[in-house]
Amino acid sequence: MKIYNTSDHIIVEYQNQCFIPNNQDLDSFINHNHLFQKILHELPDYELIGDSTVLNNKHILAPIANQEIWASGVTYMRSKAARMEESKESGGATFYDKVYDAERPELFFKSTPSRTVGPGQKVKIRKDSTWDVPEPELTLFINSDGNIVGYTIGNDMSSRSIEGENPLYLPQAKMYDAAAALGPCILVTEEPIYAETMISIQINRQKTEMFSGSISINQMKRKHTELVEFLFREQTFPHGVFLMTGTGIVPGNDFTLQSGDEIAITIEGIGTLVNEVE
Ligand code: DO4
Ligand code: MG
Repeated sequence: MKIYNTSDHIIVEYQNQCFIPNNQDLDSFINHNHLFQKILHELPDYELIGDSTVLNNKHILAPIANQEIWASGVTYMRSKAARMEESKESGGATFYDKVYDAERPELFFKSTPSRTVGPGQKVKIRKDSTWDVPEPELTLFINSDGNIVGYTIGNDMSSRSIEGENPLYLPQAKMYDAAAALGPCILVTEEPIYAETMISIQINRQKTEMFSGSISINQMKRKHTELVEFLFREQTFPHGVFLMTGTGIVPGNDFTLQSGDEIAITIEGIGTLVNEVE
């Protein structure tokens, strides 16, 4: 079951049929325990608007209302290696090594709804950065009770030059306007997402592939529930929260994004999130 936030309505797609729920307030619509069962139970009361092709004519927005977006980092071996490499001259490499094995995960504030873009919108690279990459990340939607009730695709746009200069610059490397992309929908499942789910990314420049990569989420060092437990320590999220779970795909050191590049991130079962770089 998928929830789309469109410019007209919230749309639920289930078994190739699209429905408009009575509740059109995304915050309260998604903030439930047992979200899958709840929607299934309500489905007969929703308005059926056609099969999945109706989505082709809709303007799909990021599936977010008033939630914060947080992110976790260094959750895959590839991320650890890439960060150690980029920060070795600054002496910061050892921090990534340590956090990979530490009990406490790296968690950081990533984005507000207003700094987040949806499918087809432009992500940005910073003007004061010289080395930039997208980070394709499975993103959890966690309700206010701390239960994972859905999944979406996140792009944690990152400046490697700023982050590599000094790990204390991480907030500037990660947080700026249009540094987060989310979408195209929230996948709501009865059971936790399939452990072998693949994440893949393709970056095209003037229709030529510049980079592609893929990884399975079972390569992640930490459990989703472990990240959530730390995130909810000493903080509350009245509307729930999105949590990017870290990247396992980092292009080689010779790659940096350029204006006009197209980034397509696919996660099995969810869909593809496409954004161009402004
Ligand atoms: O520690 C820096 C950021 C890590 C990150 O964003 C990731 O691993 O995805
Ligand atoms: Mg990341």
